Amino acid sequence: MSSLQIMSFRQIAGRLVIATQNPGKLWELRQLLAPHGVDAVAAGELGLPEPEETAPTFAGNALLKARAAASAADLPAFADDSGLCVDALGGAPGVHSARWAGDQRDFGAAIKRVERELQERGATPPFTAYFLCALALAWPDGHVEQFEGRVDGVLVFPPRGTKGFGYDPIFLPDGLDRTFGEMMSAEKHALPGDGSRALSHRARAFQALARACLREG
Ligand code: ITT
Repeated sequence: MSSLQIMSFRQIAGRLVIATQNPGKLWELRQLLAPHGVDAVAAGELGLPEPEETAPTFAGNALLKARAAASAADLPAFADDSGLCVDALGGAPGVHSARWAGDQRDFGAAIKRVERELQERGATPPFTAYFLCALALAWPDGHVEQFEGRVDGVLVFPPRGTKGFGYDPIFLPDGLDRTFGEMMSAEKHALPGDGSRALSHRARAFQALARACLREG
């Protein structure tokens, strides 16, 4: 059995809330936590309300979501705020990545908007971009831990692949010839056993979190 431990040697003996309403993220975060034996429950399963994401940064929004869940559930909570930043769009959609998909979470439409805005600005390939993931752990007593991960790449149009979620079909990570949408999810978020760097922004942020806060029991 493994245990979750922070640098000050505080351990989580019970459950950890995953403070996300996004099924794609939930799946990846559960996969990342599974080997550590953490008993993770989703915010949706506990019927927790979704806080409004009002912070101007990924880190700020991750913290806001983790704190809200920790206080509502009276359990340690784990949140992810992430998104796609396109250089030629001045970093947009960035913290508004989910909002670009509208209430219906229509990422086909969000992807079309990225392409349209690139055209309107007269941008030409390569369309450099990166995914960023901020992870926050918050405890009911106010203690927090925060980590970030980033993966650089270029955008491709038309979208390629039907795997993954969100903007995955247009994101081609540097040095690879398949988009995230063409990869099995395990490949996208795998944590290399030899300690080398993971591929996705989320897995990279998780590696930093695991080094600091997770210990094999
Ligand atoms: P929660 O706030 O409930 O976690 P959300 O979908 O609203 O869910 P964010 O506010 O962090 O999450 O929005 C980030 C959006 O960026 C998300 O909806 C995805 O579409 C996109 N995104 C983040 N990580 C991604 C990934 O690994 N692959 C593709 N798209 C991603």
